[in-house]
Amino acid sequence: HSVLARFGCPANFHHSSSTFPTFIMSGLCTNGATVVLGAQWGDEGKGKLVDVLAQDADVVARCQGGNNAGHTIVVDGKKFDFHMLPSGLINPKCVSVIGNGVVVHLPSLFQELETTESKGISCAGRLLVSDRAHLVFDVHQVVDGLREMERGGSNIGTTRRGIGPAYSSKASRSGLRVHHLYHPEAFEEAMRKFVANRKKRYGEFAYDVDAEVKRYREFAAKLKPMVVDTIPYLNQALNDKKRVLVEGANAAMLDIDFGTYPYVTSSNTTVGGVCTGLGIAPTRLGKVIGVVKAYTTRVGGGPFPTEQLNAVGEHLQTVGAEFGVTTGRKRRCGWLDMVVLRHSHALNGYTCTNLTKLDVLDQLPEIKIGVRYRHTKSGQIVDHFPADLDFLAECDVEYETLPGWMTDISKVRHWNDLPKNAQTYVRRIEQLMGVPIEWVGVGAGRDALLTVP
Ligand code: 2SA
Ligand code: GDP
Ligand code: MG
Repeated sequence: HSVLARFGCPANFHHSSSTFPTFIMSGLCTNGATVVLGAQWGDEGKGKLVDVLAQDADVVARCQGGNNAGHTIVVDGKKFDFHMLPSGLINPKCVSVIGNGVVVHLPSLFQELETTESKGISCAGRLLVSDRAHLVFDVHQVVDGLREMERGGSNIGTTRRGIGPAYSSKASRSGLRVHHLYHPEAFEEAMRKFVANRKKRYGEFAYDVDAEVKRYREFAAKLKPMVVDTIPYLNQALNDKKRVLVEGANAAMLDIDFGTYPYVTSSNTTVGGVCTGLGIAPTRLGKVIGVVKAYTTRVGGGPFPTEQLNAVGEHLQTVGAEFGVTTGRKRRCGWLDMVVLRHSHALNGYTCTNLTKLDVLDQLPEIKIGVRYRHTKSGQIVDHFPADLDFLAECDVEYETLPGWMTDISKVRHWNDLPKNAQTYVRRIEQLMGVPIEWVGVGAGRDALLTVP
């Protein structure tokens, strides 16, 4: 609400387009960065919105995560999936920035650049990488797998991209950053020491350090033209009133502090991570857009209160084509959860949201929204997302049921043409969450995005 208040919106929000200044109604903010964040457990469709908004952006920046992310974009029927690269790269005018908060696996970065170029997108001179970003090595990925094995049945279900181990190296102050690449002797020594230490901890594993050292000398040369101090770069861009778009990876419920710990990723996926991951101040953020899927999905282990382990869940998984973009894993599916969304809004202070994949609900006669939890033993109503997962496991979800619309909406391009029941579902979410929904997604393509009046 404080963000809304800053733009002249009342705290007890009532939807009315006249309440919003014009720059809020247009996609991008001209007075500060526009931030796109996942509001649930990821895969809400952030990539698609970033691609649409990036058509007017000067700069698109990633602030956290690594190549665990999987952001899909469909342009004229052609599919792109981004992992390390910002989804704005498809737009030829846009400069892409990988910020200091991102953990970078260089082999994957170069591979992804090659794939993107082969699809006809010229990336030369349009990608900048922070000299402060930490590196993910193959050894981090090996350790990711070993740690998962050690956890046995309660494993996290990571993407095994080395994300946790790389952020652990960063926090334990033994990590290597991009600028270290340009001190080859010290770099080699640190890498050898790191691998030896990991072997001491996890036992012997195959790892050709000599080949790795050689490979990183080549990567260093290739990366050199892209390396910059992104702090002055981004701050100057904002001073110059350039349109800066920030693309969050993963989502609020996977945040290391605020998510379902320990079933989370290892970065701050909420709005604080934007500032620490880019080196820009909170006062530089103009608009924070939450991307909300019209139902809920989660990939990997961990609690999921509104999960539907039944025909409804299977229907959402199949119709929504819910497979991990990075690992190909089936995503778990369930109803929308307002406890999660209110938690997410409290953390991120959304200016507005984009409700996505409404079309996936087309064939359901009834649609449920989880509105609160109830602790079964004590009867206590729980309307804030609890920290204690054992307590959460003792809670049931209370639902509200709305009628479905049983109509194909994937070709609809105007709000007024949506069936009444679809409009009612959208408005009810808006009301329960207390944030205006600015767009509704009815398909994967750029044009399948309706503006909500
Ligand atoms: P990690 O690899 O250490 O970050 O995994 C920790 C948890 O975070 C989850 N996670 C994700 N959840 C949804 N989408 C993600 N990206 C891919 C996608 C996932 C995929 O877009 O589909 O392909 O499987 C993503 N990345 C990390 C992860 O499942 C763990 O629960
Ligand atoms: P991200 O990680 O948040 O960028 O989302 P993903 O790309 O992992 O997953 C979202 C999937 O839904 C992608 O395959 C998108 O192409 C697709 N998608 C995005 N918006 C819509 C929508 O409104 N309707 C449908 N049917 N698909 C969508
Ligand atoms: Mg994804």
